[in-house]
Amino acid sequence: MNIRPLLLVLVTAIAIAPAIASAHGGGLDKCGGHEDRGGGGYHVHDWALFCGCNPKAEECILKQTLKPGESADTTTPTTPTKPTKPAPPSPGTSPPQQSGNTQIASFNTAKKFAFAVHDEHRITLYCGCRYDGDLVVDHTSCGYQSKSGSHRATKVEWEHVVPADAFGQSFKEWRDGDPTCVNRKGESFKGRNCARKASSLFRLMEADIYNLYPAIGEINNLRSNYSMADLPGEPREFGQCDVEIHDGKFEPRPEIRGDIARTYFYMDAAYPGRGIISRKNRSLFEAWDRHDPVDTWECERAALVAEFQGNVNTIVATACENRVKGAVSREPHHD
Ligand SMILES: [Ca+2]
Ligand SMILES: [Ca+2]
Repeated sequence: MNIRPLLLVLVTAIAIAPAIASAHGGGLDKCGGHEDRGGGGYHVHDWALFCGCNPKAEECILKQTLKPGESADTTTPTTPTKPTKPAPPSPGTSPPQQSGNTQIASFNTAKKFAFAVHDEHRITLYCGCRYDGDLVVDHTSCGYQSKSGSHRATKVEWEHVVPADAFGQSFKEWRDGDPTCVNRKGESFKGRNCARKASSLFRLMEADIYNLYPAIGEINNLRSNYSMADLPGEPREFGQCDVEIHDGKFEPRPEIRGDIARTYFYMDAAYPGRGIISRKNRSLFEAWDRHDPVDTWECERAALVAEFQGNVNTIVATACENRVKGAVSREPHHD
């Protein structure tokens, strides 16, 4: 399966379509770049010219909103670098430091990549429903019944398993605002929009694909920023979908509890000091991690994300390596 080139061409086409007025071979066009006939897509050489033609391109907006001293992530989505394989941990040493997302600079780009990552596994996380290429959910595939009847019950959205609100609160731009967070009327704003505008780290965390999963919009909405928990009882409020939402807590189905726990572990390791796991939930997630170990899809998904995003999720990758070793050691020996 090689879905990346197709998606990259698509993303590039969306991003730069207005720019390609007249690309002529060899030199740069009036927008500071040229078409790449070999690799496809469009290469930018002069960002000032490019942003003159395309003031609304993600990279150009980003350059304008970066604060002095911040480095602009001008890596276009067309060139995610290949990940390097993590060194296998040697016994007795502490686990390798977990790197986070350094390449995908906006949530909009992340959503396109997340779609591609899940392209051959179009199954919503919480309810296990199939969805199509237009992100329309097939309720009959999973026995889903909408509670609200809202349009969001029919569509897939990209869910932050670790809610953006949860780590956003750790940013001063979110809590207090920033001198750059002033709207056209001269009014200051804070919250998510200010964190997005003023903090490159927040943008990278928000765009980390390891934390993004397809979910039915209705469930995404009702989950809000609730924390994960074991909830007593098994009410079914959404037909056969085994999800419980009660009193500000959220209980996912058993088959994905380990996936969720490892997503929290990854985010906590990649972005330390952001209050991602409460003390109470650390022991809950350790139990979920044990009871729902990695499976084939979780390992494939992590490998695909690494390809798009450039950093390896060492928590999942190590579990997947151990799974392979365990399977090999269980094979019968013949001398
Ligand atoms: Ca329950
Ligand atoms: Ca699982």
